[in-house]
Amino acid sequence: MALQIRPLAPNGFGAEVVGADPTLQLDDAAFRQVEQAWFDHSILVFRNLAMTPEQQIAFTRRLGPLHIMVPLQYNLDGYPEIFVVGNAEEGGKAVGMRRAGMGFHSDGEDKAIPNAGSFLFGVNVPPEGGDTIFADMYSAWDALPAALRDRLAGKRARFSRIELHHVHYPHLPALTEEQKRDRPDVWHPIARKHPRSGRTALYIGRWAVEIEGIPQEEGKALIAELCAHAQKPQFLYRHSWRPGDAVLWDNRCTQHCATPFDEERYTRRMHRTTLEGEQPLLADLAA
Ligand SMILES: O=C(O)CCC(=O)C(=O)O
Ligand SMILES: [Fe+2]
Repeated sequence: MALQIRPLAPNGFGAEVVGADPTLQLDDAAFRQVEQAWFDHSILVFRNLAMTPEQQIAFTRRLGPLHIMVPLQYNLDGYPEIFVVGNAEEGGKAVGMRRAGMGFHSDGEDKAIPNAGSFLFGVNVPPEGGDTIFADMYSAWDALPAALRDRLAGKRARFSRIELHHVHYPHLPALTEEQKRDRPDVWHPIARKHPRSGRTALYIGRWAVEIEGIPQEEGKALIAELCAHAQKPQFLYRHSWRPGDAVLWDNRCTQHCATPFDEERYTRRMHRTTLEGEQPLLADLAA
């Protein structure tokens, strides 16, 4: 049976996939429909899924090679492909990473090879709070003033976990020297070409600290301005989770941000599979 792809908004950012098997064991035609919808809409929402870890891994693997998150400590026991997010505990021990992703970012933006996509499954979700907000970075790029697009064309930004770890993860221990060596600063094009859609996205995020060819303080101010621009309401979709929801997003053309919930009262447990990516492509804006 063909799936239905229902856009979430008139501008086409985000779509809900309706009629999929709850374990996501799709035949080839249905899978191709999902993949095409993902490139067309950048984020896909699935409802009422009932996937085992194996089934989540099997579905995601059809989209490309999977990435194993490091450090390994937040990955599900026996399933290193599943990164656990949230405050769930088993036997008095945290199973996942708490307060991950507070602040707009795309996964792996601080790595030389950022992640192409991520697929987050709501195993336990609180009845209130804990939404995830997504930003459409194609539209954010398109809406920049032409003079600013010209100024940014061809420029790269430096992303630094080393400089900002303590800002974004104040509740975690400081990076060790070894972790710093493993996560050196990286430079990525700000106007990023999506390898499949060919479209240009604004590629910036919470780990960006400097822009090539722009004095440091001025660059920081411009990064803050670009981040604020991308967070304007017209570029956003806010997902309020129900148990059994899953969202597949494309890190090459979207950003996302977790929001708080009452961690004393509620358990939020999310299982994420993550796709390997490619070195970001610089958009050829002269074309
Ligand atoms: O928990 C969330 O809503 C999102 C966390 C996040 O940034 C991620 O899983 O990549
Ligand atoms: Fe994230």
